[in-house]
Amino acid sequence: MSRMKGIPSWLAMVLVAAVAAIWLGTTSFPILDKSQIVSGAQLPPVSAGHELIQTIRAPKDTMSRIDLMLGKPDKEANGELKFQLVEVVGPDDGSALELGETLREVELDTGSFEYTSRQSFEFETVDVTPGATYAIRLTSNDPENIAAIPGGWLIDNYNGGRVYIDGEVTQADLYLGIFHDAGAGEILEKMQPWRPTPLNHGSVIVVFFLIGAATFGWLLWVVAGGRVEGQYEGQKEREGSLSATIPPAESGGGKQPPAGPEAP
Ligand SMILES: [Ca+2]
Repeated sequence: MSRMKGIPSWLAMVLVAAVAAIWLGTTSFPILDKSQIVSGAQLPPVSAGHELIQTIRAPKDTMSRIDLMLGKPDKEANGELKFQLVEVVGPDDGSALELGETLREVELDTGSFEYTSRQSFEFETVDVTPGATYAIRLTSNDPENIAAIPGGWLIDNYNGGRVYIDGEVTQADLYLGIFHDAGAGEILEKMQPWRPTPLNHGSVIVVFFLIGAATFGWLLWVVAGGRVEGQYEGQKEREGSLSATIPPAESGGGKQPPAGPEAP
C-alpha cells in the first residue's frame, strides 16, 4: 500500500494509457492477402541438387510471411529446407525463368514437424511492387529419403503464377498463403465497412481504447492501495457521511431508540 503513496490517480491513468498507445502504435498482425488452399497432390521432394519454384504475384506492397504445406517421407526425418523469396526479372510465361535478387531467406528444420502440415515462413517485412511477379524458391541438401514434400495441386488453381521444377514449367500450383503485417491503423481501416456510426471512425475507436486503458490504470492504482493516500480527504468525507446515516452494527441495528434527552 505504501508504495502507492504520493502517486496520484491521474498519473497511473496516464501511464497505462501511454503504454497502451505505444502498444497500439507499434503492434502488427499478419493479414492473409492471397491463398491457394488445395493441397491434395504431392509434388516431388525438394532434395539435394533439385529446385522447386512457385511464382507468385504480389497482392500488396509488402510481404512478411508465406505459408506452404509440407510433408515428409518419414516422420522421423530430420533435414533442412531453404526457402527464398526472389525477384523475377523476365516474364513469367512458362519459358526459362530469369531470377534477380534474393529478397529474403528462411531455413526450416524439417525435424520440427512430423506429419504433413502447414509451415509458416516468416521474415522481415519486404517492400514489393503490387502485381509484380516474385519467386518462392525451395532447395535443400537432404537426400531424397528424408527431403520435404510440398503439397499443392497438379492443375492450375492459382492464376498469379506456376510451379517450375528444375527449370521446367508445370501446370501445378503449391498450397499457398501470402501475408503482410498490418498495423492497428490499417486494421481499423479494413473494419470500417462493418462498423456502425460513430465506430466507423478509427479515431473514435482509439479514443474508446485509451479511455478503457486509463480506466484500467485507475483500477490498478486502486488495487495497489492508491486510494489510501491519493483520495484520503475525499475518503474521510465519505466515511463521515456514511457513519452519519448508518447506525453502528454493534448498537443493535436500526430499531435502537434515539440517543439524547429522551433516554432515561
Ligand atoms: Ca497457376
